[in-house]
Amino acid sequence: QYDPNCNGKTVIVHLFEWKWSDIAAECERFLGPAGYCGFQVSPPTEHVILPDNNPPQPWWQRYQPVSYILHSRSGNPDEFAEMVRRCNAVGVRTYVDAVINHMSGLGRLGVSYAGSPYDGDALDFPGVPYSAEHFTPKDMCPSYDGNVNNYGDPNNVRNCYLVGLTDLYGALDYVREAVAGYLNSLVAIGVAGIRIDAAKHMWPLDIAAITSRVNTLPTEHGFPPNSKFFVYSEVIDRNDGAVRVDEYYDVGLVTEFRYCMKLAWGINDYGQLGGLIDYGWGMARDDRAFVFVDNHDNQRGHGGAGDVITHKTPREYKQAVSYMLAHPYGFTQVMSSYYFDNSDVGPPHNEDYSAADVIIKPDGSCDGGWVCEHRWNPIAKMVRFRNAVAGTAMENYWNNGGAVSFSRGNKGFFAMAKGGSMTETLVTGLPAGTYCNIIDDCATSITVGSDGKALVQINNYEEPIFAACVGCETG
Ligand code: LM2
Ligand code: CA
Repeated sequence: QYDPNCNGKTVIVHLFEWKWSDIAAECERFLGPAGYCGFQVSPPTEHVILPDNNPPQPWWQRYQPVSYILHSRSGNPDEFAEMVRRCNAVGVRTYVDAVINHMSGLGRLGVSYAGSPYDGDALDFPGVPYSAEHFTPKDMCPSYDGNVNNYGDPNNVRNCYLVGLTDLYGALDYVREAVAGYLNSLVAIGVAGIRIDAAKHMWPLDIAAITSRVNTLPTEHGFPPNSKFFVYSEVIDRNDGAVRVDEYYDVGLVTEFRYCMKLAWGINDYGQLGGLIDYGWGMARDDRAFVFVDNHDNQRGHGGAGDVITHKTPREYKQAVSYMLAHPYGFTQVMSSYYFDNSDVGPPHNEDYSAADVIIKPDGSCDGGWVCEHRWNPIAKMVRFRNAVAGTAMENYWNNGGAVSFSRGNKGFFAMAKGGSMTETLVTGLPAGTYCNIIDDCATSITVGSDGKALVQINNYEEPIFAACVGCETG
């Protein structure tokens, strides 16, 4: 479960709230050619529908599942399967955001897209089916009101209701089988892995019991024999509670939220970039860390927020993502957002609240309310860089507080200047020769001498980044 199953490629993109038909097109026209490993989708199952919320149908309704039928505002089961098939055909893998800690919130009552009724108060979800006995017994939750409210106590964090969400009793074989059944239905159509939503609120042994029931990936979808489902557990550990990321190493990678914070500090003050990975802080070891600059929660003040750089400051965001993609630590995810002012509002939508089309302009940028950070020039280029230097170590690290550079083995060289310009003679780690900057489409270049040094110049305020890699000039 540690291998994303994408042939050694290194970056996935979270296409937050995109619809399935748009993703299928994006795989073919952009993600495949750009070298993306794959993409994470918003929770694809039936969920509560909240037309009377203010604003109506917030993005977070998708985190209240009511069955495991793949029907949502992103599309129906056929459209989902067709997306996975078309993307696999161009070597781009699908990762599902799996909401398996809980079902809907208490008080939620209605009927979802495929016709499954739900009644949160009665703990009744006939679409699975789950009923009262499949939810964590009240006497196992030590909190006074049944909700998670003490992060110092693992029993509280894992056995109580997270913001009133009906908590599945993962110790039961029935629940494990039902969840594994869902995951196996994904595997059967070619999905390559999952994010485990709210993994912090599940017992690691329950997760292991579920993932051990998941089949190997089907060879007819292009996976080598005996390939295992990729797993990354969402655990928000900021040295602030009893639950720690390392408890989840046995089931897969773990989200490293401290990285978001540290990288934000480092972009604000380059002097701090050198301490980005701090094992003294308890950060996840390199081969277990799943890292990102921001995610759908912390970019809008939900889980793990504070000290996070987002698309709202594009210049800083480009530096942050570029640095992440240049740096060897962890497995990387790029965010792809929609514009929002209200932190609850859902994606651009049609009259019926189905997700609206992602519009691609002639210059390759997006329109219709979609940000498409994954298409931003330096970000897409750095995906190519990261793939080209995969497996090499960071060497020749240099940082003068206002600019930074390092090499990746003898395959890549990266430099970035906070103020927009720099002129320095630096050790590049590269064999003698001329290498061009893939960020500016080879408008500038460096000439590396036999001593490995080169005069490095950056003069670009918006995209103050230099990245050269052996054999990656063309995409
Ligand atoms: C996650 N990771 O652990 C997701 O990344 C995060 O987006 C989810 O919260 C959360 N766990 C549960 O899956 C979001 C959102 C919450 C929202 C929940 C459920 O951040 O605000 O809670 O989804 O939709 C909402 C209301 C909350 C209410 C709850 C239950 O905001 O006020 O609590 O529904 O009805 C009474
Ligand atoms: Ca739980």
